[in-house]
Amino acid sequence: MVTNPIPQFPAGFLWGVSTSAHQIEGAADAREPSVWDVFTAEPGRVKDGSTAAVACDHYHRYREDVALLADLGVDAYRFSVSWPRVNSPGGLDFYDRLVDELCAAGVRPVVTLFHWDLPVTLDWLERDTASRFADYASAVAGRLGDRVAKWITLNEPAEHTLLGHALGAHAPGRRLMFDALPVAHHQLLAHGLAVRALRAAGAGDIGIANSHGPTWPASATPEDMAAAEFYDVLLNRLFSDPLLLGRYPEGIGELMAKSPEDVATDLKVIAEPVDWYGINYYAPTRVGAPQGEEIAFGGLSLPSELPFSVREIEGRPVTDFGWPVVPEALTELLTGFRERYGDRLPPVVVTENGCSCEGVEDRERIAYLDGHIRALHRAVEAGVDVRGYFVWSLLDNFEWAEGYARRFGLVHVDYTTLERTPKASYGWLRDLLRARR
Ligand code: IFM
Repeated sequence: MVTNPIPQFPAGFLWGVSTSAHQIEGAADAREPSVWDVFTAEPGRVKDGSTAAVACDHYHRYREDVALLADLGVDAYRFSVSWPRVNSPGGLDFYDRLVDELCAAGVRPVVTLFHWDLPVTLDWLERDTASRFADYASAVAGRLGDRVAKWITLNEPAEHTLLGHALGAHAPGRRLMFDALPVAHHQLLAHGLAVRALRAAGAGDIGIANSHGPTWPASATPEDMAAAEFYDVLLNRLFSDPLLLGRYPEGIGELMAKSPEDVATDLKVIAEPVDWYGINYYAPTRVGAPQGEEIAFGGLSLPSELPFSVREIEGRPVTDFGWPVVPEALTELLTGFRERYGDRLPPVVVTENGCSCEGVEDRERIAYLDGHIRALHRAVEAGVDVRGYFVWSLLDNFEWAEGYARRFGLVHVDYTTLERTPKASYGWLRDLLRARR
């Protein structure tokens, strides 16, 4: 029961939940390997030594999962298509069945084309991967385009670049530090080419899902301010400036590709207008000057040579991942985006928001979601054009380098029996959605 009702959102506001292919599907034998299969097979890469070979076995249990979505009462379901599966014989058949099942259940399919599971034969350091991505986008749109409500080209290219190629904490496990920047550029180019390819295939309503969060300087000293500014550029502007303004933040453009001419031409493709802008928000980050030692941050160990250090946000509850719970930072983020980009900012959709916590009586998750939905509403009241909100995640799933230790689901998954058990937060969200109707 919703005791303190959530305020009304504008008509047509889309409520949904999100997942990604590698984190839930399993059935690794029915697809080519991805960089994540190689990474997880290397000892020490994933904390609990697990892999996503079975994960939630959604590939075989998708009907049960769609029934959970229907019962939950969401308008839309955001899932990703696995590029390595599409490369395998019959791979698109699975998504065809899934999309049909969703439509029959009255749930609108929202498709992410890339959520980190790159086919192992490809490499984002290669410029040509961007063109391969556009070909793949066309193939998926050709098959599913008649039923998909919204398209997302890439999920969190910042994390894929920084964690996967700069710091080595995610697949493909490279530690290139700033030499990883071409990976960002090639993904952005892939996005722009895919937007064009999707439109050419007759698909519309296209966006991207970028992760963002306010950066709070540790103090007002010039050193802390400069470090926070640097971090903010990496996380909050490196991807959104080229997409929305058609330029890289100052001083970064030269580092992005082998030739400056490429960058100038590519930026025109990258800034191809999108129909909406997706934001994944979890927490703000407090940042100060480097402290010359490795820093533990959200399950990561950040190298000491970084030009910033991440500090604790005190006086806040933390999730069991150690992320601070700061709902009002979502309002700050969205109003800040509106100020920065003005009319260049298309309608926004919060494509991910959620927290990890244990147990099926997950009161912490309910408090987290309640606080963030109210904070989102305050952004709407302040004039930000927000069109939807997606909870991460429908199911507990394979949380990348953390393995199965972090549970983000509204539905508990027993990884031995694969039994699904809706948590208290699932019931809470179902009540909220019913009350809205
Ligand atoms: O599980 C991830 C997801 O794949 C991308 N966004 C953040 C989530 C929680 O870490």
